[in-house]
Amino acid sequence: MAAMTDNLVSTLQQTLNETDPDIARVLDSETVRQNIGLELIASENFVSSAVLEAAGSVLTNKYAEGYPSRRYYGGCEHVDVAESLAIQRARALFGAEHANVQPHSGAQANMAAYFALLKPGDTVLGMDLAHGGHLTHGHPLNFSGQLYKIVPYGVRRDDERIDYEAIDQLAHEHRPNLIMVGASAYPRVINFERIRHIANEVGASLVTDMAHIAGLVAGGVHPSPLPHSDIVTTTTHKTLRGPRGGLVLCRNNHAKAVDKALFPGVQGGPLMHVIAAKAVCFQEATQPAFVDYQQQTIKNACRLGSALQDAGFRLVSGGTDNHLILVDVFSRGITGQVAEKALGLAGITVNKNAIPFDENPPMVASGIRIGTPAVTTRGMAEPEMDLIASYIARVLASPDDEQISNIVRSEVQLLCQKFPLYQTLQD
Ligand code: DSN
Repeated sequence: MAAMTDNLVSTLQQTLNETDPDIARVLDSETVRQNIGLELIASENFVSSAVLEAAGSVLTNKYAEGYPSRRYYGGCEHVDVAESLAIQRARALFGAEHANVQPHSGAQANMAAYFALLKPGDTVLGMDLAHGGHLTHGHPLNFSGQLYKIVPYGVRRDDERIDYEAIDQLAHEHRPNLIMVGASAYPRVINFERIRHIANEVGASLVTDMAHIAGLVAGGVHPSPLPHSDIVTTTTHKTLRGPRGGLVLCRNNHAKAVDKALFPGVQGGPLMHVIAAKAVCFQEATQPAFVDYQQQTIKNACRLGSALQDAGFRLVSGGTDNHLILVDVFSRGITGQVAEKALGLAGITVNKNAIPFDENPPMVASGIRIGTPAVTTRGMAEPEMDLIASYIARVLASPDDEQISNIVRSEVQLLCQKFPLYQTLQD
C-alpha cells in the first residue's frame, strides 16, 4: 500500500515535460507564439496568472452535477464555495438578479436561454451571421436554425448599422416569440432599449448575447443590456478577460427555467476549475484598473481604425464604437483569406470575416476583423496602434512579398518584446 502511494505521489509530482514532452512542447511553443506575435483576433485575450492558476487547478478533478448545496455528488463543500462566489460576483458585477456560471461556452449559454423560453418550432428574430451575428442566432447549420423558425435581420446597406426599422417591421409581420440581440462582428453600440420596445409591442422575449462586449459593459463603457433583456448570455473569455466559458444572467422570474435548461437540459457535470477561474475574473473586473483597460481598448480600436483609414482602407460602418473594426480589404483588391494569411506570416493574427452584403463566400470573405482587447492587455496604447496600422498597410500593399513579410515580422517581434507576457511561464 505504501509503495502504491509513493508511486502515485511520484506520478503526481512529475512535470508535464517528463510525462508528456510532446504536449509540453505544444504549451511552450504556444506561449512563445502568444509572446512574439500581435494578437488581433477580436474575441481573444490574455488572462491573468491568477485566472490561469485557478483554471489549471485540482478542481478539474471534481464532479459536481447540480447547483451549490444541491449536488448529486458528495465532497462538494469546497467547489460549492467557488461556485457561490462566482454567482455572487457575476450578479454584483452586472447588476443581475440571477446568474448561472456553469455554461461550458457561449453556445451552451445561448442554448439554455432558448430552452428556457421557447419550444421547438417557435419563431426567433436573430441577427444574420453574414451581417455580424452569430451561428447560434439562427444559422441553418446550427441547432438554433434547426429547432426554431428563424427570421434574420441585419444592417442597412447605406450605413452598415443595425436596421432597427426592419426589425420593427419584421417583428410586426412575423410576431416572433423571441428576439435575439448581439453580434460577433458589429463595431457599433447596440440600442437595446429600442429593441426592447419592439419586443414589448409584439409580445416577444428579448435575449441579449453580449459575449463580445461583456467586458465593456462590466467596465461601464458600453450601455448594459441587463435592464432591457429577459436573459443575457455571454462568454467569459473575450473582452471580459476570464477563462474560456459561458455565463447566463437573468431576472428572477426566469431563474428556475434557466437553471433547469442548463442542467440537466443541456449539460452534465460543470467544469469546477473553470468556474473558480470565472470567479477570479469577476473579481478582477471590479477593480478600477479594469475600467481603465476597457476605456483604452476602445481608444485603441478607434486609433487603429483611423490610422488604417488614413492608409486608404475602408472600415465597415465608417469606424467603431467598441473593441473591434471590420476592414473591407476587398475594396483594395485582396480577399480576407489572402489578408489573413499574409498578416499571419508577418506575425499579426487576425481573422477573415464577411462584410455585410459580401460578394465573396465566407471561407474567402471580403474583410478582416481586428480587435484590440489582447494587445491592450499587454499595455499597448495609441502609439503602438499607429505602428500596427503601418505594419498592416505595408503587408497588405504587397501580400506576396516575402521580404516585406520578414521585415515586418522582425519589427512585430521587437515591439512585442517591449510588452512581455507570462514571463514566469517561459523561465
Ligand atoms: N467565435 C467567436 C468569435 O470569434 O467571435 C464567437 O463565438
